[in-house]
Amino acid sequence: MQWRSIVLGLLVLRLTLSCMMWLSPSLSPSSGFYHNFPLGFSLGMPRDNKQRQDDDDHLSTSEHSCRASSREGKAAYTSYFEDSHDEYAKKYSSFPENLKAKMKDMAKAMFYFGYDNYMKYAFPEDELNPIDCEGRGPDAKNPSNININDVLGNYSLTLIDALDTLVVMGNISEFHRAVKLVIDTVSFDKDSTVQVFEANIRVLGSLISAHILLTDSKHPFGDVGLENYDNELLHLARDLAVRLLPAFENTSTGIPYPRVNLKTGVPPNSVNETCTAGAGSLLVEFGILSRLLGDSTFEWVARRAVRALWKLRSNVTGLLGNVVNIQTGQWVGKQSGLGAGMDSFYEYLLKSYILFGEKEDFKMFNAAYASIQNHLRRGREACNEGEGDPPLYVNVNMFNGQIMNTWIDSLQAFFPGLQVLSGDIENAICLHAFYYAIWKRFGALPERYNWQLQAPDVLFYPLRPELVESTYLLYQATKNPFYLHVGMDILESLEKYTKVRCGYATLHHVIEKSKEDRMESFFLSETCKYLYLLFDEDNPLHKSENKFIFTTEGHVVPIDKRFRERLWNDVFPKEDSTDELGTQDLRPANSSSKCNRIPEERKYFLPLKSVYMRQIDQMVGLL
Ligand code: DMJ
Repeated sequence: MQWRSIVLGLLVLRLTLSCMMWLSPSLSPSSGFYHNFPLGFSLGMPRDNKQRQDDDDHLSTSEHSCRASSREGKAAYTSYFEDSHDEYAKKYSSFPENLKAKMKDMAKAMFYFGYDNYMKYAFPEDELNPIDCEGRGPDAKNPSNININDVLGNYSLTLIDALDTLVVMGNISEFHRAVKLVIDTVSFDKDSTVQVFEANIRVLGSLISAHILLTDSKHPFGDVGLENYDNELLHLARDLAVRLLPAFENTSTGIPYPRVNLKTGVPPNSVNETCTAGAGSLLVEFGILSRLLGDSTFEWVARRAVRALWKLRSNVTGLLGNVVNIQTGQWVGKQSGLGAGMDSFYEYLLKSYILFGEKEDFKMFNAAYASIQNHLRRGREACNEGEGDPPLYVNVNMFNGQIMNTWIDSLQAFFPGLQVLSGDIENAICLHAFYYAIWKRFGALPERYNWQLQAPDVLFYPLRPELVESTYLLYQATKNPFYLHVGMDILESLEKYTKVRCGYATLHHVIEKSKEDRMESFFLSETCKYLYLLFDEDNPLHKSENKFIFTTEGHVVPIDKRFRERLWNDVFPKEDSTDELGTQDLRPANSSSKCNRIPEERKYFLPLKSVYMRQIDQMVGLL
């Protein structure tokens, strides 16, 4: 009896202490400058790196990417249900079919409100100003306005970017009308200086996606073929890509210039600096184009740029910086993170591998992912349980892993989606929850959120898709109704805070909800598409016989055998050696496919313990 009381007493004491650690920020350990972080975020050297590295050395590549999701096994996942009487669990454990249908209609209506008004008030200009109901083209009066001019090229950007969303939504007649309009009216022979990256992902990517959908003999979306179609979109894509090629000339590293003038090439006053994502996220589109045309040029320049960047990574941390000098190869921006300037670089290493099957891409991805986990990820080892702070990926100095600032940006919210693709579902669930908590607090994602101050650092929200993209991919991976609730929440706040007279407007200030008269093209190509797909369970994209991948702009491309055929083995003879790439220290490549399959028992698990969700809510200042 006495023995039982002692055990019970110890248990109660243990539980009380744990609760106090979780619920009372003031009791958490603090350290130096960062002592205000609400949960005493651990900011010393990253988690037990040495031990981790030793462990990693004994793992094959596929084991490594599966580790977080497989190590707990079935037993541990049952513990996700332990809060089943809790308010969080009750709220998120189901989602009625009729509500799903309603949300699907709402996402569709959202797309058409933006699209129809763009066609009515803005086409053939690039974007819709949704408040004044007018079109917007490049800012000719102010060429240095790169916020506008990097993206708008006077080529009906929004129409092009929206093409495959029409297919995904099953509107083939409007897709055909839009394709004909593009063929008849769009020309790239324009005196526009645009960013190579933006033109690539928004325009080139959409053109090749639409071309593939039009010509896909498997008819995954039904008969999408257009009478008399003569590969015009492919020709347009090639024309644009050729106009982007000057960016890859006269660069001593092979890393491209950031901008080109579509008529005249690299402007004479061009800067010699570019960001890692801008220069290193061209391979998916350029690679597909090369393989469609049987012309290695495009893939060659894009791959050369990736390799050049890769070789410049730190030999201590394995990390890359965010801005590099294309002539000297010196890092101008030494910040390494997952958001702006770097995001799609990682994404395209994995997606290029999935599409083209080139092992070097997978090796680079795995090495980059290991460095990210070792140096950017802070907080406890297991994301959903144990002591210490919930994990977060911070911005660090690429050379020593020291933390550089206390903000994370909204672009980083794409990363859980990439983690899903790599098989690291558990980390994806936890990082996504952090961003969702920020969304719940503001009804949007501020461009930068300061986790130390629990306040936004940069306040605008330009209708970005990253959180809904991750939400959609996590729903596909887990089938947990929690993610449908998240999607509904996002849809409702977009309706409430961003809908204006002729479309959806950028939030200028996520707290005051003031607006800017701009609707970026990715709202239609990504935000609406992912929202719609989240609620459209029966979409052809979700049929097991159809295998697709999304480009970083949300464009749909099939994973197709013909993209895996290497037509030009002779093009990269020397550099194909792993030694040249400096990847000899990495684990051998292996198939990632088994990591992407979600075992039955992991479906429908509650994504997060309620206590974890409370921790996160508290970290972003919700509680
Ligand atoms: C999109 O153009 C793409 O997703 C890109 O990779 C970065 N982010 C914007 C939308 O936020």
